[in-house]
Amino acid sequence: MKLHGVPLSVHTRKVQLALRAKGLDHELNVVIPILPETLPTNWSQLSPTGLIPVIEDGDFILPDSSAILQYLDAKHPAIPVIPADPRERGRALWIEAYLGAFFRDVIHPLFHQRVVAPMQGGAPDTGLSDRVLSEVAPRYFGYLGGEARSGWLVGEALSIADIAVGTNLVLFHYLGETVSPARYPALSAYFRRLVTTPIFVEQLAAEKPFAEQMGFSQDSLAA
Ligand SMILES: N[C@@H](CCC(=O)N[C@@H](CS)C(=O)NCC(=O)O)C(=O)O
Repeated sequence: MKLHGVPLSVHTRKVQLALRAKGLDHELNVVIPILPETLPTNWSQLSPTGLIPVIEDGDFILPDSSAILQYLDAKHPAIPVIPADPRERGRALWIEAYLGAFFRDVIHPLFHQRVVAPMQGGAPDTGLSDRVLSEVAPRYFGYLGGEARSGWLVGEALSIADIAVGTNLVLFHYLGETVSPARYPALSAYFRRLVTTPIFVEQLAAEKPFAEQMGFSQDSLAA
């Protein structure tokens, strides 16, 4: 299976974590949408939105991390990432959707201000970043802190909910932020445990060269 994207992208990492959880190999084709030289010549056919990730599984092309995880679970059901139990399934998909909103409201604006704007020669709007961190992120962390428990977020196994939270919080840490253990003890402890699980350890090792290239440190993710 070929995966177009870059592991520093929240949604590409989400697919890579699901593939790792399922024990499936993939070939990564590095595509960074803001760098036109990295786009395959048929990019508009592969990704109608222009966003990453996209998979090619033989002659089958599929964009969008949510659609891809649904596809992977249907095709490789032995280790599911979407629970079968109706309530667990509902909750796992709800948390995935909630993290989609977190990405839109917190990660995307921070990434844009701190990484994309400077790359494009613009000045970062620190006021915007400060507002996101002081007013918006706390709402999400408060809710997620209430959901975090000693094991997995939903049911008795890793699911799309853990993958969605983990991939977003990894980027949050790359951006120099942390989930305060004093303010959000349950969420902070949950995330600390999550990043020491084998699939996260494997993923972080694989993406380390990409992180270093961007000047992102993994130090705050170490146990
Ligand atoms: N709903 C999409 C969202 C994908 C998305 O937002 N991808 C980001 C990277 S994480 C992207 O391609 N950004 C480039 C851009 O906005 O041009 C999914 O789940 O795959």
